[in-house]
Amino acid sequence: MPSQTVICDHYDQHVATCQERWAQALAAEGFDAAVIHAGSEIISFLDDYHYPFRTNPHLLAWAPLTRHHDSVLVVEPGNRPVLYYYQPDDYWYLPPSDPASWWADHFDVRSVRDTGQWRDGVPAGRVAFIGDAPDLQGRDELNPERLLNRLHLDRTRKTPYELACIAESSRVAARAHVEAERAFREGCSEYEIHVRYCEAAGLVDAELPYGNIVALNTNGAVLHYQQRQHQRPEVCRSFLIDAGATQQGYASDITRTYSANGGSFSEMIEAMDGLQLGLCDGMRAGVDYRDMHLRAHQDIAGVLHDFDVITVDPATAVESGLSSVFFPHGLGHYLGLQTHDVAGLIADEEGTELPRPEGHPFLRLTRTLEAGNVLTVEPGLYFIDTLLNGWRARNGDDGVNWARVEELSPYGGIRIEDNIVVTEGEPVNLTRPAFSAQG
Ligand SMILES: [Mn+2]
Repeated sequence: MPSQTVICDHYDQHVATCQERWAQALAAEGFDAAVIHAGSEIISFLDDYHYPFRTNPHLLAWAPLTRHHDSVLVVEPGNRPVLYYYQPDDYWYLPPSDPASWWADHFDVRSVRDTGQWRDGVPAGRVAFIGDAPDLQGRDELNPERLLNRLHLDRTRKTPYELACIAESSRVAARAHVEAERAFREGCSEYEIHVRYCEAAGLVDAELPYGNIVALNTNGAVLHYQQRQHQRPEVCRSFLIDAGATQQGYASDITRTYSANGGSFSEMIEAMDGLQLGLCDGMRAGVDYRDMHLRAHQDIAGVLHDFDVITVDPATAVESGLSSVFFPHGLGHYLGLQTHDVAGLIADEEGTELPRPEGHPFLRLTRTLEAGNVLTVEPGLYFIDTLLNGWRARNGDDGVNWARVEELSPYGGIRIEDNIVVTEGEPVNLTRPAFSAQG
């Protein structure tokens, strides 16, 4: 697979960047070394089954150890990092296979049979321990905050390897999104669409970066809708799907909305699509993401006004909080090893908070954008009963065309989400070309 080659090609440079960043961060905080623990499996209460395992992202940032509980990396600047690669002698579960050389050649890999063998390799001096494994409990220097803040800020500037992983992850997700739309057009249930998505992506639930949101009709108005109805609805009006994929641990996070037929809702999707592309184009180095979030409110209020849903001008709707009734979440977030990636709200290693705009408590990114940032742009417009009722209780019929709301409510809502790379020049949209390539 050519894209896989691209990922491997960039990996040498990626490890060199990790070495550099960790050396700087450790020196700045007065540490001689770090021990990064992948984490251990967690068993459910009174049972012998494990919760789905997720590797400590600080380890994943070094190497694609996505399923490798109890592996441990020792980072000591000046030396080759030592990887205690956990391969138990087990016949209940299949142990991890020997590591692939494209990444493992950068480490001093020591295959270990016991989870605690890394303890013999803890370097002398002041050592930071990073992770949440029970094995790390009681360590003095566990997850030092300033060190983590530095590493998190570093992780906001993606390396070419990371960009290649996220781009590939977007391609996998786009392929599955196209299949999901097909299933919707065939009249499938939410459950059936979800299965078709997973099959096209080649991923099972536990391998997805987050639980797919597969919502028909009014369910599209539930922001983190988590059910998958088996029953096919009597009438299929609309379909909102928020679903990603992963590649070497890196996530994509994509949302699309479809209308079964033409008419106002379909036209509204088109208007939101144009608006979203405009916002994507604005994601440039030096731009404050908070300003983009506020611009999104202004733009969405414009759509609401154009479609006769609100009767006040856009500026008034933003000022009064009416736009937040229809768009109650943030414009987007950083994306990487974590779907909601780190350091979106901090200014420096102290963790100084960059405040959200007043009245916008759910925004997850308040930083000024830099080249190398990867983020989502996901404006939304929903008909959410509880928020609409709240507005009506406080403001009466002010500003809202309730007849129009009633007409559009059965369609749930609209969200369109792409993944964007900020560069020194034009932003790079990873999602749109991934869909175009599906033909
Ligand atoms: Mn998102």
